Amino acid sequence: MTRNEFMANTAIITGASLLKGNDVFSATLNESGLDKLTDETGKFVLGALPYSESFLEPFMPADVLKLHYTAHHGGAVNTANKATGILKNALESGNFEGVDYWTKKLSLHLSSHVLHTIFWTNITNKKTEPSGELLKRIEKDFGSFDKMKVQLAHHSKNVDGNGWGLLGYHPQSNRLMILEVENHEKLTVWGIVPLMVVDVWEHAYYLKYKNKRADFVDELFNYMNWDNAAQRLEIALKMTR
Ligand code: MN3
Repeated sequence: MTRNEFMANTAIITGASLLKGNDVFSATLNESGLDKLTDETGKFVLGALPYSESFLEPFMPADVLKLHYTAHHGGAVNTANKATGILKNALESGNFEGVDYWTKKLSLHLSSHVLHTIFWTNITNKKTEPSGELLKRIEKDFGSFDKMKVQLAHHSKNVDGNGWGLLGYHPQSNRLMILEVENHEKLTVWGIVPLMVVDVWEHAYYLKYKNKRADFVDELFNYMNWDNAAQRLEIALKMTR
């Protein structure tokens, strides 16, 4: 199958065929239904936020959101590009000195770009709850939505150091699972498709919540966009089943 044929076949899973209620999210996806991380040239880019900087107030003050988005997410995008350039130069020159360091940097910062891009779409300023296929699978794999929330909260609060709580769909085992990610890239399961991610790096909460990570996580549960998680599952199922 050529790339164009692939795109034609997969275009059906984007845009109008997606669940209703999150049109802004649709705009942040490329033709294949994946999050847009790059421009046309393949360079990593910081995509536009799906809302204004004050949208999540009072939970996330505009200045906190702005700093998180521009300095932390934006910084990761810049370093991912820098690492990519250095690794490309090493390949061309045949001089591999320093590439181990930059491969680690690429893993860390590109994973940060991936997770932050998902994170911004995973939060909203109104109460949502899972329904349809997402709810069905949460009940199958965790017993109930409440039980899943308890587990996701536990792992988000208990990450050693900086990291993420993560609810994902693992296509190879056809089940949902929760991960306790360290930094941005450690303790993953290869192939997992993140549906709901919880940023528990200190930069995410310290300016408002100080050392009270648990309070931040508990409050974040009131802002989780389960419509977005449902769309992410829908896309993953169409791509992999
Ligand atoms: Mn962050």
